[in-house]
Amino acid sequence: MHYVTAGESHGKALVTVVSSVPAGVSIDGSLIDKDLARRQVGYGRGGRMRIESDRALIVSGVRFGKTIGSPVALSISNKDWDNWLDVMAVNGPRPDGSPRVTAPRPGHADLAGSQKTNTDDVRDILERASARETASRVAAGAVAKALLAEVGVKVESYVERIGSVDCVIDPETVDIAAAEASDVRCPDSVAAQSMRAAIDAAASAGESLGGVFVVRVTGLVPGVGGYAEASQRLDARLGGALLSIPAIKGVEFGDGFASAARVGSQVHDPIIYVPGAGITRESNHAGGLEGGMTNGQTLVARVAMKPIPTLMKPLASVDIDTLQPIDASRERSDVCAVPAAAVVAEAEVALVLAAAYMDKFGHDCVEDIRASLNAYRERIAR
Ligand code: EPS
Repeated sequence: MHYVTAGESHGKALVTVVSSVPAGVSIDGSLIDKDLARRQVGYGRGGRMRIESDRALIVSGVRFGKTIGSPVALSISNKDWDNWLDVMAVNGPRPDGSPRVTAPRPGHADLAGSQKTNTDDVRDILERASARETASRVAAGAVAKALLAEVGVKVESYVERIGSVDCVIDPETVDIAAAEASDVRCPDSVAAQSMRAAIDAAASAGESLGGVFVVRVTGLVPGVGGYAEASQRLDARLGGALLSIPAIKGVEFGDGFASAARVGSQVHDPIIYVPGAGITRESNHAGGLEGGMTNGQTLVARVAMKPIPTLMKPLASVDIDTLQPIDASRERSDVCAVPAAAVVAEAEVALVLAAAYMDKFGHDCVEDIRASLNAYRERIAR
């Protein structure tokens, strides 16, 4: 399963094409829209989210509620486009006096993007580099989640840090319903309150905040991914997908960086046999991945997001026209989008896992994938 997206933040629409979708996957459009809505909310989100109410129009690939084995195309309208018809006009020439953005923001794609593409208007870059594009990914991810649901795999997320406020949560026992009910996606209500206060303080100071969230996946069978070829290794595929999300600066699986400071016996998960449950583990330091494959335990990815680069109290920049010092441009922005990024990360993880399941169990239709999965389950059960 692959996806490609198109669309600018203030263009007419965001478009996604998901290809290699097997036939027979039940698609409930309201579940796609639910994920789009989950991405939009969150304490610290900016004014744009009050304009948009993202909905995916299913353009192709679904008939009578099920995929038919053709690419699934989805379109999300940008309501804000109505306010940008002149600035984002498709047809030329550029009108005299049309405003240009010339003050690149440190931390965004603005400067290197405009150097790379030889534009004198940073808007050409920021329109596409904007995290608005991640709505498309969430829509694509909802299709992947629908396939995973057919094989009993669930992808969820929660936030464990915003700025300097963090909490310790066990990914195996986390109360996901509490995370879903929280406007910072944090199931610890005391920490959540401090996170909100930190976001308020950052907003007052013209600052922005990053944080850390966890994506956990349950219901996985062992052996998905591969050890034999670099391109099959699931850690690499998941890591790449997560790092493709704007503002993501780090990913670890299981104990991740902390395991580098421990001895081996404290890091690896002893293998045990439990009658009824079969071969399993006493612990899950590995975060569900060993040798580039799932090992049947809960997959735990911990992801670090940097603070959003658009600052209401801007950093120093240089005007790309005059080369004179200037304040970085102030686009309307979020103070904190960590809860939203967690929803985007669910989508990226789901897309990688759906593709890896299809690599192992078949590409054509859900019935064959399920039959192959059941045969595999039976073979490895002892
Ligand atoms: C976003 C839409 C954008 C930004 C934000 C995320 O809309 P606008 O630019 O019209 O306000 O609010 O993007 C960024 C913070 C960024 O740095 O790219 C969205 O839909 O998530």
